[in-house]
Amino acid sequence: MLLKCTVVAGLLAGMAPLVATSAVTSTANAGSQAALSGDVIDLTISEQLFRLDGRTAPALAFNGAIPGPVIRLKEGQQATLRVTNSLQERSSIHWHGLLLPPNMDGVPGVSFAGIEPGATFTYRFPVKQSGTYWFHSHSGGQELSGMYAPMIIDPLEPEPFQYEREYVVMLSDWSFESPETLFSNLKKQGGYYNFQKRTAGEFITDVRRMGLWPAIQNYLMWDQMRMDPTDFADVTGYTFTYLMNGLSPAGNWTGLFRPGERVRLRLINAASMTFYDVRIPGLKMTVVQADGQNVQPVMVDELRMGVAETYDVIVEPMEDQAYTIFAETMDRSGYARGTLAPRMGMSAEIPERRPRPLRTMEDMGMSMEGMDKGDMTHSHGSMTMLGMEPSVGKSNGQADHANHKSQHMEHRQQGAAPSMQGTQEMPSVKAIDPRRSKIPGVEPVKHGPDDHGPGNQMVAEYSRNRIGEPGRGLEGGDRRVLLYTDLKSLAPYPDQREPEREIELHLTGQMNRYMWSFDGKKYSESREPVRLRYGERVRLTFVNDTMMEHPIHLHGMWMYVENGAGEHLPRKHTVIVKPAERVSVAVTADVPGPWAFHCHLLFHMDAGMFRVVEVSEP
Ligand SMILES: [Cu+2]
Repeated sequence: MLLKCTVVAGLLAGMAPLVATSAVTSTANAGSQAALSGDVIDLTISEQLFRLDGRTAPALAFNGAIPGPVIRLKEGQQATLRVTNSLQERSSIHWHGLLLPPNMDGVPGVSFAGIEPGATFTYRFPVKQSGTYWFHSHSGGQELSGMYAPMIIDPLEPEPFQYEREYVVMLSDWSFESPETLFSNLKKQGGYYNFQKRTAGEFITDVRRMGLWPAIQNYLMWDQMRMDPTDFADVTGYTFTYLMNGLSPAGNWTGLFRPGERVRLRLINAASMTFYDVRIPGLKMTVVQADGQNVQPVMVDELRMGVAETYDVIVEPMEDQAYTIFAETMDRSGYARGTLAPRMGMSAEIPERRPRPLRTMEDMGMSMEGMDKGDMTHSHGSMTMLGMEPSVGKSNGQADHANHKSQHMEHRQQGAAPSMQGTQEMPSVKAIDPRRSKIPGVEPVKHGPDDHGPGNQMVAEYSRNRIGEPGRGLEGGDRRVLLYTDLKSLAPYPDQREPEREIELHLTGQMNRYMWSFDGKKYSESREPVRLRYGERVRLTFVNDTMMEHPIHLHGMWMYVENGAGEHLPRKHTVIVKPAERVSVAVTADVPGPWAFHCHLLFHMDAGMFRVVEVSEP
């Protein structure tokens, strides 16, 4: 219903009051690992009170729990899920990552009309896959109010890896402010919750490092864009409490193990607005599945989870001691935390939070000297918004550049001084193994003449594939961080066709007005679907013209990430697109019907970063 609304003022505004207080009688318990399974599963959506660290607030829950109950299905079964809506507003459930008929996908306005208050909707579909998934409301801000839960599907064939124990580790974010309040605050000022802006002291440091004039230029530039280099999350730890299995860091969710056991952790990022960097100090994590799909095992120290992604990892705690599961937010404004321990009541040290990262020129898609020549091995660090890259002046006056509404670039060209003091390693084109198959967009691609109109604030002058980069804030350390280029499907998938055609979609936005869109148009301004022909293999190329990471989610069909893995391209339901990145996925259009396609940051979707992808009838 949210998405059917065309009101410019923001779709959340039309929602009914979250809770009629008199109706709330019980308190949501934290999610348990006990699962619902069988041929018929009943779920009830209700208003609940959610209690956290001594405070209580109205919330929405599945079967009275936040997260809701684990649903455990078996590959090959027929699933029947009867969902009763006892709210006073319409609701819905979307089964995230599941392949199913379009009318069972649960997106109001695309798949069905939603579930009316008091009504029961029965979802029926054959279960054609296995792995770790989740489900959530696709209506308004309901997901952020507590409507999310894990879904596990056991495979028909034995798993290709062993473990003695398993836990769901579901990460989420909770605010005592209502979703409506959060959204309207962001509408007033995109940086409303960013309290990590740079300080006067940091300015002095910058002056020392780069000189007074460049430092001033640098600050003016960010100011003129009305952006901030510390902006990594629209909603931060200022209002969010970060949850693991429904518990705050103080609540310390704990999973038990016996030393020497292999423990499978089903990591699910069910947050509305938060990317997490997950690690377990003292333990290596062997990634065995990504978005529910088997991958060739890869051992890492840390992995970044975009909103809606899942990873299955195996850890082997050998010692009779506790280990902290540390899920630090990408903006470093907070963390979710839990513990693996041999006995209840134990805990391990909580790591220091790292300093917040800064956006760089690279994140803005500015041209880089050397990039054009393909020589990126010398020591230009990635510029931490300190240095002004002199070579960008070269593009001044070029026809396509002149059209860009990128005052920051014009501005930057005056008095710019070269100062490359970055300390981080700039990812190198040469770092990509030439023996692998082609990764589209490895060569920097200059942005075309379209600046996407008033709904867009900037364009990435150059976009290029950044799939081999760990992501801002994870560079440079000695921890092994999972890269998308590490993901290789365990077995090749059947459709190995090269895409027949390419559709380029630009991720666009206007931070200060909190507008988010594709190709500069909000969903309300662009109802025309992206049309795919039944049976075709098509390349979707995402070009991120914004300075934020966006977790892009396609319903109903897999996205095969073109990461150079040849026959072993991994497939995902949600793909992180980094700032100024050009990344491609292949899609086999094998299910006719309308499918939702959107950024999975809840407020980006609500603001308009949403489209329908329509697969024609055979
Ligand atoms: Cu987004």
